[in-house]
Amino acid sequence: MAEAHPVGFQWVMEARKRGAKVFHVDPRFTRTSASADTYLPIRAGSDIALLGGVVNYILSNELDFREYVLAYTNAATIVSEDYVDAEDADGLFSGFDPATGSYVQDSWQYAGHERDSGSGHTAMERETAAGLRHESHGAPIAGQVERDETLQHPRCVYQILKRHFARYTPEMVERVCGLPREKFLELARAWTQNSGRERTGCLIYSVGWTQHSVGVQYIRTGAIIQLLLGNVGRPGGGVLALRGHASIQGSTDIPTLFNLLPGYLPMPHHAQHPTFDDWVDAIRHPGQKGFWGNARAYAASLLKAYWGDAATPDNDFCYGYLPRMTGDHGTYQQVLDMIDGKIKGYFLLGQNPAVGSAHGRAQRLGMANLDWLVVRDLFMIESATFWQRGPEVATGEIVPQECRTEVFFLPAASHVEKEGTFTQTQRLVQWREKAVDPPGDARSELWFFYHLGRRLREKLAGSSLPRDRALLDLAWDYPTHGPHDEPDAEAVLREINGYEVATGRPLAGFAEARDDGTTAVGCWIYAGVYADGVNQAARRRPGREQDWVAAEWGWAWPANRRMLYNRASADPQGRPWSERKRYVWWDESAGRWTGYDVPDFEVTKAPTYRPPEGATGPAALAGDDPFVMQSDGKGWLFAPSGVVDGPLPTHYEPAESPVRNSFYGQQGNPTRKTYRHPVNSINPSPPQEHSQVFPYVFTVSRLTEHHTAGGMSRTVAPLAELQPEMFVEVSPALAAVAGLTHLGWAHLISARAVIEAKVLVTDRLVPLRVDGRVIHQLWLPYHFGFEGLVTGDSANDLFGITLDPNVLIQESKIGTCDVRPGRRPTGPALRDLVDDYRTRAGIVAGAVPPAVTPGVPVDKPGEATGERETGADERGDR
Ligand SMILES: Nc1nc2c(c(=O)[nH]1)N[C@H]1C(S)=C(S)[C@@H](COP(=O)(O)OP(=O)(O)OC[C@H]3O[C@@H](n4cnc5c(=O)[nH]c(N)nc54)[C@H](O)[C@@H]3O)O[C@H]1N2
Ligand SMILES: Nc1nc2c(c(=O)[nH]1)N[C@H]1C(S)=C(S)[C@@H](COP(=O)(O)OP(=O)(O)OC[C@H]3O[C@@H](n4cnc5c(=O)[nH]c(N)nc54)[C@H](O)[C@@H]3O)O[C@H]1N2
Ligand SMILES: [Mo]
Repeated sequence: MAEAHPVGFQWVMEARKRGAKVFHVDPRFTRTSASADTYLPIRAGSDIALLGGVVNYILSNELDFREYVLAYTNAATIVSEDYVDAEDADGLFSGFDPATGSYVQDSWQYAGHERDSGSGHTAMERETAAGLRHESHGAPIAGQVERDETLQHPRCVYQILKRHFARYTPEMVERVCGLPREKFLELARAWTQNSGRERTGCLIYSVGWTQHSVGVQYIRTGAIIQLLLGNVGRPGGGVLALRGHASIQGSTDIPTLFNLLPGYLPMPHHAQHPTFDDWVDAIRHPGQKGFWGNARAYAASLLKAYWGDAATPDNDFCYGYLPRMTGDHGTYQQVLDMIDGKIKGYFLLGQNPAVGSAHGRAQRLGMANLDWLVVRDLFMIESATFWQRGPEVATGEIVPQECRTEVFFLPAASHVEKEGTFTQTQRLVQWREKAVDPPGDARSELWFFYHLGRRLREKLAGSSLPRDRALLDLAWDYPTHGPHDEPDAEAVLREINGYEVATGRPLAGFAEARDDGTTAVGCWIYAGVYADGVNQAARRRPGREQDWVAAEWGWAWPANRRMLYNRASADPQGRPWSERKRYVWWDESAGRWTGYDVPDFEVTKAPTYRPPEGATGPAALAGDDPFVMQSDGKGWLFAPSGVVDGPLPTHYEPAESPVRNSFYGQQGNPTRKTYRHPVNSINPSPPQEHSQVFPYVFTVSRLTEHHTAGGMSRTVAPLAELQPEMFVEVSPALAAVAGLTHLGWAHLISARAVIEAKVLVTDRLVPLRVDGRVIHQLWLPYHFGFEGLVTGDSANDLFGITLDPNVLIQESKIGTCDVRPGRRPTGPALRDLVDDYRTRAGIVAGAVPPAVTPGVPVDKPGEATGERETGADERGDR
């Protein structure tokens, strides 16, 4: 956090000054570790074992915040008797379908709800990363659930959780994570002691947790701990996802993702959602509890914002114009489709995949096989010049004179050269003024898209083809100003906020959205950001002039609420858990919820409210159900649906690992997304043979001095000077084993590529003792490429493509490799070296390692560990 979020980290330092204890868990000692009370070195990819250890510590010592857990989580809920835990089936949960390598979730449901599992089969959910649909709300559960308030029932969530994590002992944590058990116990003690009525603890993570084939389950484990300790919905608690680029939160809210529309409305699927009603009902689940009951209004208002006058109730608001998903349209599938010639043209805006995405060679080969490529960027980045100067030109794989791709480079205005908003980690939307005019032909994204749309519409004017109607019927009228006809960014914000169609009056909040075409709303969760016709995101009332929640600085979605689920900051009767932790509470005399923040609850619903028989939507939530977007009003320790790789997190090894899973025969996440393509080879891991060909673990992350793929930092002289060269960090022990010298060269080899780097021998990395063996980890920055003031080989060239099955994020934090002293070969000899390793590792182009690996961990003597090719290996996910 100190390295990549230094501005936010000042508050961690502030808290530490006031007595907070800071623990830092990381494979590498960083500037964060240096400012923490305790640093825990961990083997990359093993955090579920560590966190599972904490869950076990809490449950076996009964240290959970019992009143909170009982009232606010699903601990008491009874699960189907069909459910079989991974602990009882060698690492697979019940419902695994080897033919598709995915789960049927019926047996994970609550008792009596076996048919409620939503999609049922998760193979399709994985294709479209449908888990993202649940981003702002829970998965469906209809009707009432069976509970055991004593938590004794063997099938209640509490007991299932306890059994599931019982083997995650301090000894196991040490064995799997390579972390001394005393360090683990220090963390577990401090975390649990800092919880209850008087105290809360906060968990902060970023991409060290997400970019794994089990990334979503890492975060689930953290959330389980925070729920058990009563740290959700309370001040000082929470699970904080530190965001990346300045407005990454904004670009999931108003998404750049293939499977979402604004406000987390799912992109329709051609087979599942043929009609508007099918689509809406798939979001609101008629009869379900909670706030998604109003989804029809959000959906209709969005289409009304898109298609204006043309969108009417009679034509389902032009639902027919919305594009449909047919499967996986994620970035990695697209790159493979480019290589296969299935994609002809590509717009690349604010992204540099030639350096920033896993498997750089695949990225570049894909882009070299297009008819045309439009790159809009601040600088001439690698993704625009790969055809001329990329590593494949050196190896002879791309010949500049013959490369078919016509590249159009358009200069973009930077964030200081245009106005608009950023939405940050805390969902806070903040307005930015333009500081300077963009130079030369550089233009804003808003300018580009507005005028592109305008020109396309002009070209199509008069067309009678049905296929052109969606473009011609768009509401495409924004006021412009200045010499270049720059569209007015505030007008866009007003549309995002939503307005009454007849009068143009901006809506005050999403409760005013209607499903009859009388309102248009660009992003329902942002409704209120332009309330009263005022740009609420531009508010900058200083902190000293308001209370510590600072509600008048910017505007947070939804409804300017600074903390979600804050009803949980009061006890079931509505009283603050303690004076110290007072935040939102029930004011009996006024008959309403009140406090520092906007209550995340119906403001006049009393704590004693109990829903009448048959109630649906918000009315079905009781006065002590704080998780109002969840269909049972509870925080989910156990997830009956919404997560495709298991209702509980469980430790699997990364897709590339030098060690066997110590918990189960099942080695890796059996549902991880793999792409069977000749360009995408994965290094072998046990129980496969030849894993010793790639004996080391490498992990990749950031430097304060550089930014992501380097386009914005390797081009800036002072930053380039501070970190001028690609380097690899190794421990003194590994340097000795591999014959590496400090400041000398090394090259690293995987089944995809060879890269070279300068050697930095440092005790920031320590060899770890894992399962009785010494495991060496190397560390690389991922910021280098071949353009800019300082250049170097790209760490991402080493990675293959394996994705988390829930959200389709790549496993780009960890892989295996070999390392050798000296520089890498150049020219065609480079590919020869890779091929030599591939041959020795027994890699067959186009094959992926088996998803299912039954057997027992290697160290359990007397039983076989052989791999078995199953139908799962043949699954049709390309
Ligand atoms: N200066 C600077 N700031 C940035 C960026 C930048 O490039 N430069 N990028 C921005 C962006 S886009 C993002 S997404 C954020 C990312 O912010 P961070 O996630 O903080 O950035 P990283 O350095 O990639 O990773 C953080 C740490 O995760 C560790 N790690 C790797 N694998 C594991 C693991 O399995 N377990 C554990 N516990 N730790 C692991 C790494 O060693 C690293 O120290 O930063 C943003 N801020
Ligand atoms: N191995 C490994 N790989 C990773 C990661 C990792 O931790 N490890 N992290 C991943 C993460 S979290 C991220 S976010 C990605 C980042 O990967 P990319 O997004 O591919 O890399 P960036 O360098 O951030 O690319 C952003 C580009 O946008 C340009 N730009 C800036 N502002 C504007 C603008 O207003 N308009 C336009 N058109 N362009 C603009 C910049 O000049 C820059 O070239 O990398 C991912 N890749
Ligand atoms: Mo990021």
